[in-house]
Amino acid sequence: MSRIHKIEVPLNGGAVIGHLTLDNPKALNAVALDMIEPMLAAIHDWEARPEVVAIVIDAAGDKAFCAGGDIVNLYRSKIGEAPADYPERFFTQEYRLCHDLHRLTTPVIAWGHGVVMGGGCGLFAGASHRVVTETTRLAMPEIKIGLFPDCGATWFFSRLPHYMARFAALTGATLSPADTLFAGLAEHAIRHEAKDSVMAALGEASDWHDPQHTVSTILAEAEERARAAEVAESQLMAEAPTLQRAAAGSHLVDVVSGLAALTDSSNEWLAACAQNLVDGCPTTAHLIHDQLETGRYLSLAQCMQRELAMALACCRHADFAEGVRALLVDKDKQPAWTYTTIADVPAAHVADHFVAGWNGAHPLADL
Ligand code: QUE
Repeated sequence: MSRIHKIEVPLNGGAVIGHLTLDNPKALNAVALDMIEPMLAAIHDWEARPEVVAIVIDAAGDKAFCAGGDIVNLYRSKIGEAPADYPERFFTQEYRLCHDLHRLTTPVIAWGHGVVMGGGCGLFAGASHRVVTETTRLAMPEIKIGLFPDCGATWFFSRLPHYMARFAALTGATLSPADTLFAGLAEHAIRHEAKDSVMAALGEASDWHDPQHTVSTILAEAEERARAAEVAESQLMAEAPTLQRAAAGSHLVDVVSGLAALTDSSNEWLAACAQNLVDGCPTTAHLIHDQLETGRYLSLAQCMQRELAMALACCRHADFAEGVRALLVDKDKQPAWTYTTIADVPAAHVADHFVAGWNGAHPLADL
């Protein structure tokens, strides 16, 4: 059974809406290579056909839009249960999909209900119309598993205010619907129960001479009728001055000690976020620092190309497998990182994450 459903909705007048549904709910709709490839084929097909006026991406089940890449599968390839070239093929196509989503001229509505995490953020970020609902929880928590915020986070995090990017990336903070709007990581907050009416409004729209505008108008009207009340209070907004102070250093050690000190905060959310950083992978912290310092001067394609080198390096080294083992496989939540503190990580170890991990041309040279 395919875990990607591709539907074409014909409208009066010959226009078509393309609809992709992620359907792997037991794994929180984590995407494996056999889901990524049909998504890529579908968006390329739709982009080439002018009658396709909009694309909707949503997901099965009530819990998650997408928890990220199917890392558990990747872990198996490392311990020999899947083909050895799976990581390179997986990351290449996952990053290609996120890149190409960003670049579509056809409007893309992503219905980010529930968990939007890791690679799920990459898919979500690439949509032109990002909808959050009352249950949206958005995070890039790769520091917990010894990876790094990927799928374009080098690009989209490095373009946020500095303190916000440092906080979100280094702590893997879970953002509420209100926080995503405040950060500019989503456009609309709409109650999930209004989804059918949004789909119906898209199906009934007849004026598609400016598809981006038509979609924006329909979503704005839905938001007016059914705004998710949870957007009232953004903790990220309320705590912005605290976070600005905590994340202000120009050296990684200062930023990390500033943010780690928030474990003492009376705000439970901030304290939990800071604890993620304290327990997180020290090498990941170095990778994040590099991503945020350099990312804003790189194009989206360059960011994806760089991330591929980083991801394959994470597959060569021990921490990523150890993080997945501890968090997702054995679930003991006690990863034994290669280096204990940020100061212990040798510069040469960090530098090795930017070395080409493939033979010949870059697999994403054509982006
Ligand atoms: C941090 C992450 C991810 C994570 C857990 C973290 C992530 C990811 C998954 C995930 C969840 C369910 C699955 C699966 C993977 O969990 O990126 O294969 O079935 O994809 O703490 O970054």
